[in-house]
Amino acid sequence: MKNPGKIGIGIAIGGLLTAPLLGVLYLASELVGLPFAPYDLFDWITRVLPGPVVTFGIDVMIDALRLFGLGISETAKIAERAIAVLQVLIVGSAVGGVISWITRNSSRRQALSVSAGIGAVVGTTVSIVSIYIEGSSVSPVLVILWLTGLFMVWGVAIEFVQFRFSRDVEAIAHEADTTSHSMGIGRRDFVVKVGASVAVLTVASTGIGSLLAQAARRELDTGVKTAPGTPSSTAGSTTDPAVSAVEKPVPAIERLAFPNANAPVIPVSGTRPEYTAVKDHYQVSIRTRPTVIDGSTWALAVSGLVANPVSLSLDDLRRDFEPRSEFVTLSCISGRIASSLISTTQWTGFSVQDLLERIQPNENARYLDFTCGDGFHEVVDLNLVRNDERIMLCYAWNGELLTIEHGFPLRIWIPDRYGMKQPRWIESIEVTDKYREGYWVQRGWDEVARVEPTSVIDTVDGDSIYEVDGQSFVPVGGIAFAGAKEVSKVEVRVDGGPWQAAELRSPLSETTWVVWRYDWPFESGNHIFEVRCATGSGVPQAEDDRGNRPSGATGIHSKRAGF
Ligand SMILES: Nc1nc2c(c(=O)[nH]1)N[C@H]1C(S)=C(S)[C@@H](COP(=O)(O)O)O[C@H]1N2
Ligand SMILES: [Mo]
Repeated sequence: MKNPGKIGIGIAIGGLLTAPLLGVLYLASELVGLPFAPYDLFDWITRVLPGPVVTFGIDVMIDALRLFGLGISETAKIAERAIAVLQVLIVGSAVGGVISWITRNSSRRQALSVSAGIGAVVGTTVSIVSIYIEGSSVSPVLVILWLTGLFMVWGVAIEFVQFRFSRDVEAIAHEADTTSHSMGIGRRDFVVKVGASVAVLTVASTGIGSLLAQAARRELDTGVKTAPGTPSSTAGSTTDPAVSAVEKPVPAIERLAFPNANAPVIPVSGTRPEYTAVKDHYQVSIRTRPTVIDGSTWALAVSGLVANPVSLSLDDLRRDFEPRSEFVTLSCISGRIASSLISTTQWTGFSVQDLLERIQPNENARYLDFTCGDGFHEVVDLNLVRNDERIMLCYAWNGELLTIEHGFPLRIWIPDRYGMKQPRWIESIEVTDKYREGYWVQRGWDEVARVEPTSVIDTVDGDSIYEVDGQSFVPVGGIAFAGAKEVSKVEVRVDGGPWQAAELRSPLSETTWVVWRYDWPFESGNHIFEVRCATGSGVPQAEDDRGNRPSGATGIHSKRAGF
């Protein structure tokens, strides 16, 4: 019974040689923009799997991360990528096993062509998935040639290493032909050599790849800032009288002052920042990597049931429509109570009502159907737009054009809805009379996705206990968010006692979270703090835990603290 052992060796070698394969794929993706297949495969699998399976997978992942006490928004992306790579290692091992099993009784020549064939089939399949997912900037023919060739080499390498590893040392003398040059190497030497080559190739390719990635990132960052449409290019256009005569200059993006800078209620130290730095803003995407859109060729296409179909560049949008800005808290429907998938920044764009005026929808038009660069899609009801001028198409956050991660060049803001209803990386809008379920609606989430009022304790600040008239107080602080319904009241209770009113800091806007504080009369011992809120019209938040799916998490957040 030699074969089971051989297959085991095949599996091990398959896995081992997949490491440098990953490295080379990564290097090529950073060097010349060829697809990085593991992410594409992962994204493809999450797209084709039935919705409930995907949502279940995400739930399991988020629970696992929470179990280890890891912050979700950053780590979820890292975990996704780790799973993507791991899954390719597993497939690579399996292919190694298959190769060793199929070639167990073959001649050398047969074995080599079979393994090359298997590599080619795997490579071609992978390239088709990559092209489908990425719509890569590199030509599809090149992608197929590259991946097919690379995987062929990989298949042959697996077979070769297996053969060299498992042949009997005595048999070498009789088989001397194609590999006679390496006859003298013993098995141990060979293992060391293969191991060293694999390690060097993997580390070198991954290392160079990540250096390139860092450099590219820096370039992209500066690229976005000098993209057409920024104030610098505005200055350029005014020097050309022919252009400036017809075209209005592109207005600079305004930056709102914080309206509550002098608010009397000061956040308790340990409360999250009231305004989120863009780099800290949570991120949730259907794809492993951000979708890169070329701002210089991009144009928003609006067509369908309209009198005036348009195709407008970013400059056009900024010039033609009156800019407006608002402080906005965005949150993800998949977050559990006290989730980190919520952030606040300044959004700038223009009212969708202004766009409607320009395109003139027909009488029977009912929805705006958004298509995005990453395959995400959502519909927005025209009546909703007509009733809420705040709904805007946004090109800037925090006074600068959107970053690639957060949806450059265009995303929508719909007050009072969770993020899942708000497309980023918008490419086109079809005005239609047909309803189409959005990407996450198709996957079991709420069709309306109105924000559930929730409140969170960020800190029970035992380090800042202070005394007034002989009574000690412990500052307790956090946030409450009710979408666009405003927060009128936050209450805290300790150890199940009576609910006590917290103080509310005036918010950045009616559509951001509210920072609250409660100064608790100190008692030593261990205590449970709980918080709840009510909306502007006095509707209390739901206190029962309904879970996050399908309509967003509800329930009372609590925190233990001992003194
Ligand atoms: N094109 C596109 N738009 C999208 C998504 C996406 O994956 N693709 N995710 C949605 C979800 S679920 C959320 S919570 C927000 C997150 O936006 P952010 O990552 O910029 O915070 O974007 C929404 N818009
Ligand atoms: Mo989300």
